[in-house]
Amino acid sequence: MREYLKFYIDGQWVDAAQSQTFDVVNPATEQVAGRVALGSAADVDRAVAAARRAFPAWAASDRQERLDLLRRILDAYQRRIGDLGNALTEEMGAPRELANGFQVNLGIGHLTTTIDVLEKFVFEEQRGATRIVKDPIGVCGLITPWNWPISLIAVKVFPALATGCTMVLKPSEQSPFSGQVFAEILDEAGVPAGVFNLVQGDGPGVGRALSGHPDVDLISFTGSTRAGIDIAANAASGVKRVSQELGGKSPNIVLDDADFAANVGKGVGTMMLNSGQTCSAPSRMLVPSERMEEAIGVAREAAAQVTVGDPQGDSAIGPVVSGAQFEKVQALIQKGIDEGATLVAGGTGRPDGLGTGYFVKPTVFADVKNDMTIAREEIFGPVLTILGYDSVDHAVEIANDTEYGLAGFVAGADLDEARSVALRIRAGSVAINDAFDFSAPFGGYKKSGNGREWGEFGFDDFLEIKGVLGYSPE
Ligand code: TXE
Repeated sequence: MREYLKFYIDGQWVDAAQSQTFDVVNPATEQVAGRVALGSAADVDRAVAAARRAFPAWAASDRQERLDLLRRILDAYQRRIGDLGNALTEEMGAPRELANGFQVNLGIGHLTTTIDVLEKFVFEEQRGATRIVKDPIGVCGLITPWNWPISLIAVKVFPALATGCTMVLKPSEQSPFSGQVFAEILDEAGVPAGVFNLVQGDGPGVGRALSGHPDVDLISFTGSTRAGIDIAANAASGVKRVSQELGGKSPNIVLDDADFAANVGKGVGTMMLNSGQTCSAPSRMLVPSERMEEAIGVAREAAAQVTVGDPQGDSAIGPVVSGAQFEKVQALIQKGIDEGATLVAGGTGRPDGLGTGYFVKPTVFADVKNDMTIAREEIFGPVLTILGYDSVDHAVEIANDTEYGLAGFVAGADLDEARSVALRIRAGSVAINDAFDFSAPFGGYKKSGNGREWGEFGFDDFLEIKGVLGYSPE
């Protein structure tokens, strides 16, 4: 049983302002796995004040000082990989291999990419007589979700540090353990007092106190569209910058000349990863209509190979994060059945032999129409929809017929065609043939948000751009 009763503020582990706590339930066992202090507006005030005091010195730190800190964090992070993995398994039910492997490695990928970018990043340049200067924006409120807890903390905290910002992090109340270990790592690495602060708690208490705080300059948020809208509204009166990475319903276009079996199979696997709780998951697979039967055969087999169960064992996927998420996913699966999609694999109810834990059957629907609820709403569970298209233009039209625009995927042998399709998808990142790149921009068109993260693009949200005219008159 974990107990985290202190927050990290101004370089110290301090008591919360009030004595209330909240329980964290392990979704694989439905048992309470730990107790965490519940933050309030008073803790946010204290953390923001510390970040404000630390800002002038950190903003004035030079590139070398920031690189040294990031490298010390990398060392400390690597020493604590086992602890981070255990925290992720207990709070999310993430299988050990996913937690200790993919999840923690994404954090390392963001950190090493941030170091590479910082080594070369141009903070000042001369354009004629004018000097263009990129200044840190100030005190940042970082609000993160539970689905990829460490990666989503890393993708905000590291660029904020690299650009000279100070910050207050609020991890999701459903995944606070990994956030606490992360703060320990920064402490061990010797982050200067006040530069990084951690307050745990919920959205209405701590999240809103941050988004409405008059002395916070930027909110960087990843989570639901619902919370994103509330944060932007609450931040508006202070004219804060708000960057948001929200939901997605990403298309995965399998072109006719693709290695069909391989790509349909891979598309199922990628959708199921992390129990489908990935904002950029390829949740709408588009295949040529005349090949729907073939796709169904491959997808059925691929889904059957996705083992579900005890995260301590060797299952491919664990449970979804909570009872509420389980109910939401069950209702959407039922909706798919009611709306007449063909259920190819999975369905409602827990997988056989799993009476306890929020486990969902890897589910595939075929013959899905794009106006069905399961093609429109972000399900955030291991549920794939397969839709048919009649022509490449039709595939692009379906792909773009969504209120989201976070990611897209295209598979095909003719690279010219795959490129032209990728360029027509209205989304912040589109991967051709499963390409992956830590330095490519990541973020949303439309209701998937605004701003970009990852690599050098992730620096921009944390910077103000200033022109100093007449800096070098001829
Ligand atoms: O997220 P919330 P929830 C989607 C996914 C999921 C749904 C609901 O579809 O099923 O959202 O998830 C904080 N002011 N995504 O409800 O509430 C909250 O404390 C300030 C997609 O769990 O958005 C947490 O730290 N903060 C997504 C964080 O916001 C607020 C990842 C995310 O929680 C707040 C997660 C408020 N009013 C869910 N309300 C993605 N893009 O990856 C909540 N929070």
